[in-house]
Amino acid sequence: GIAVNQLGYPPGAAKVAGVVGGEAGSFRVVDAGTGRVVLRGRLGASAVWEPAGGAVRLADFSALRRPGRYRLHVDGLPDSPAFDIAADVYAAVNVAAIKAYYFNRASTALPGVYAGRWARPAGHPDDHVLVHASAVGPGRPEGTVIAAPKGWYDAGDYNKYIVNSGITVYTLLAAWEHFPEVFRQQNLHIPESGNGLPDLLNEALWNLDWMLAMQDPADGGVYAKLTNKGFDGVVMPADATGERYVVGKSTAAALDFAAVMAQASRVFAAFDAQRPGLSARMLAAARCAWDWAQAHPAEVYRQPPDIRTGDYGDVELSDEFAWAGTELWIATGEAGYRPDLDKLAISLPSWGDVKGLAWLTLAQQRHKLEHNDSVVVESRVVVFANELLSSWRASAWRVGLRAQDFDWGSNSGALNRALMLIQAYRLQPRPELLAAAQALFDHVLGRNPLGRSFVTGFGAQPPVHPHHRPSEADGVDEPVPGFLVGGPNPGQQDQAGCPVRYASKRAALSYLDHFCSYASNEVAINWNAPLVYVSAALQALTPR
Ligand code: G3I
Ligand code: 9MR
Ligand code: CA
Repeated sequence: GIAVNQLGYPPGAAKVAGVVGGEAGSFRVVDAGTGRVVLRGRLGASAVWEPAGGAVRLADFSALRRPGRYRLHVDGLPDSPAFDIAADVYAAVNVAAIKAYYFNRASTALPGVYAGRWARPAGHPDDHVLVHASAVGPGRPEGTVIAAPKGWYDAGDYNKYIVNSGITVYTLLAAWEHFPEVFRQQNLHIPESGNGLPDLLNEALWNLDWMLAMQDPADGGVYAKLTNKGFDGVVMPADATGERYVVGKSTAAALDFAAVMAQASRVFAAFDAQRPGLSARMLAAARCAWDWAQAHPAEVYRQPPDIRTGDYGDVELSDEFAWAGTELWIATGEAGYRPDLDKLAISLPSWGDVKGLAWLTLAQQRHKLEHNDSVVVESRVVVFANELLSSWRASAWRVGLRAQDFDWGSNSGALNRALMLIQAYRLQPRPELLAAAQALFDHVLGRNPLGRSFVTGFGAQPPVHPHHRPSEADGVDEPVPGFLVGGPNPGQQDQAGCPVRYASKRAALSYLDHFCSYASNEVAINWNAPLVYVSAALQALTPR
């Protein structure tokens, strides 16, 4: 078949399709309405892509820039799905990817006026939360009841985890800081719309308000999660009424919290009229969490025997120290927080490895750095992006993913790679950096060997059975829109519990559009965040 980005491409973007099978050596792009040929080209040489094991030829139609709706045709094969070329081609998916967070809000009803078909009653008030034995402190002995409402459900489950909230909120706020023009006037049709704050920030505040309640005021420590003892059944939020606990203060939770609160204090300083005192309160909370982590530098989260929900266990904490230190240094200017940049490596951001986020902040805040530091930042980011570029160039699909890059949440890995390429492009606008980022975005929207989009509600063949409890339990056929599913994962950790089998063990083909597949078809807040970031970035940066 012919695989394209099923949404389409901005006019100035690199535009590539993957062609699997067929004999013809050429392709044509036709107007989807009239059938008129608008561009002809030769297909590239056939090459095998290791993650999928099969051969592919590429059609490069970047030369076509005229806005319109098109299909790609190769003699002997079915046409590609129709796609658009348009300047605002990613505006709708960007809105929906943010609105997905609204749909995952805890502690509130989603009325029809905002949620449409996916309206639902409130669940998880979280105003009566027990302090678990693993989380007791000087002011809060076991049995203490606290309130920590709001926040987003992490994923297809109904629990709330600080570590995963860290990278998620950071990435959303970074999208705002880097591309404010995309978000300033955006209307998400959420209850806060029109209150004077951009809706992206309104949505982020829903989780930040919860995060603030996860700090123990007596010592500054931060609970790792607010959770049931075990995962809920497949029921709507209002019907999931199990006892809720805050569990385990951890160093990673304290540092991720400190990093995001320091960043948020910077962002919300500009909105003190709308939320008086919030920025200062966030910075104070960040400082206290940092101090707690200094006094408890190795409190690795260990799952208590009676708790069986996600652990987000992370044993390597040097990256969390570097990230939180960076954010506090940038927020306060105090040298005591500053990490040693010469010793700080760079890597792909993920919930367990956040040092890349420190480099993002440093790159964005270069005006605050001394010249030598600024040089280090640019070279670190560019060297990392150059590695991503070589895997893009070497790939038969011209998508910078190798077989070993497919793991749990591989789609978010793809988009975080795009996000890192975009950081380099912002420093050195070389067209191939943007082309490689575009390719990774294409991958999650259909230019892949499965020929499917991985975003609910978007593209010709989107996921329809995500591992998302509300989508499964609500009686509405279509899943909640705007969610990126985890994607191909050869670990196939859910296979034993699935009534259907994965079609293949190949890395890029290990995907099941079935509710049972929590290892390839769940949704998660940290996976949607780079979807928000990259869809905004491509819209803002691609030449018209
Ligand atoms: O770090 C190792 C790496 O060294 C090794 O090479 C690789 C080989 O498979 O595995 C890596 O560990 C993986 C780890 O994620 C880090 O990425 C594990 O195999 C993998 O099982 C683990 O998956 C995590 C999964 O929970 C199970 O713990 C996902 O990252 C994480 O996104 C997911 O998060 C869940 C929450 O617990 C609960 N809520 C839903 C959410 C999404 O599924
Ligand atoms: O539904 C759970 C999902 O949200 C988690 O990400 C996943 C991994 O921890 O676990 C899912 O719960 C499964 C559990 O781990 C094993 N038994 C089947 C559950 C899903 O139906
Ligand atoms: Ca870490």
